[in-house]
Amino acid sequence: MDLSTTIAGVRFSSCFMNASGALCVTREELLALGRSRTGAIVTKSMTVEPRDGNPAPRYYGFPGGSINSMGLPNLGYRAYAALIPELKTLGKPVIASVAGLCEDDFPTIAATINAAKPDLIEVNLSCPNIPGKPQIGYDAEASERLLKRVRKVITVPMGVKLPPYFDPAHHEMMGEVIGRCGVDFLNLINSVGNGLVVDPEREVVVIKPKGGFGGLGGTIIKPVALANVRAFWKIFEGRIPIIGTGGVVNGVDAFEHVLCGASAVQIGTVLVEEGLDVFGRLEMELSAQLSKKGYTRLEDCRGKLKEL
Ligand code: RRO
Repeated sequence: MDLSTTIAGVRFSSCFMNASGALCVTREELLALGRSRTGAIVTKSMTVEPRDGNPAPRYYGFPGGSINSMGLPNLGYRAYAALIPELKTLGKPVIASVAGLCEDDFPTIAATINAAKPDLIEVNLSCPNIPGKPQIGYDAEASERLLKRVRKVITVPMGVKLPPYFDPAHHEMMGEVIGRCGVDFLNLINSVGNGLVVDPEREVVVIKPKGGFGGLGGTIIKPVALANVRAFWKIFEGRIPIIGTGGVVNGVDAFEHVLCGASAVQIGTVLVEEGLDVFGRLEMELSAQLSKKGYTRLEDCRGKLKEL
């Protein structure tokens, strides 16, 4: 089965890839991704200076998903800029995820990373885990200001990783911002921010930072992810390609993202839980699902979700 896909003119031999944050911080992790069946190498979101991140425990997996408050542990953008040429020799697209601790950081990082020529750049407007720093994606004006600044220094395809929105008015408002900023692709969604998981036996939170509040991922967020993929697919009538992220643990989950409009699918929680072999499993499961439905390529069903 052909699971290849194209996003903003870049070809991916598989539609499955790691979500930023999952097994992609260090050189060793990124090289291991390159040797795996992932369709692309996505880096951890980067800041100006290297960071250890928040205190542990800062990730907790449970049957329905995960909660994390990693706090942007990363090598700093200079190290990723130096690594990108090596990663590009591994024969698959490299997506650099750019973040920052303040608005001015983003263009600084974006300019140097752009010069290292990753295949695509993903601008992360949605980290929920830095104490005292709200998610930029929930501030439409700040998002527009920032995207216009980074767009000026980015010459490779530029995407935006957005937080989940829960009201059509917010989808519309961000859709207008995206439409004004020269965005080449969307990645929907980041984790559902500031959830709280409780251990009732020990009567305690499960992660240390922020009193236990953290970003939710995995199966429990799939309907939220699908809704955001579908909402932005409809707003742009399929003209801006979408990477669907959130709640993909099997091939049928990926199929649902594609029906809603996703061109590719990223894997976070289940990659952390299962390791790099997850990509081969997902390829087999999605291929089986497409065959069962009589489809031979992703394009045949992309966005084709029916309504009642
Ligand atoms: O590092 C993190 O805590 C983190 C980031 Br930058 C993000 O974008 N999403 C997330 O769930 N965790």
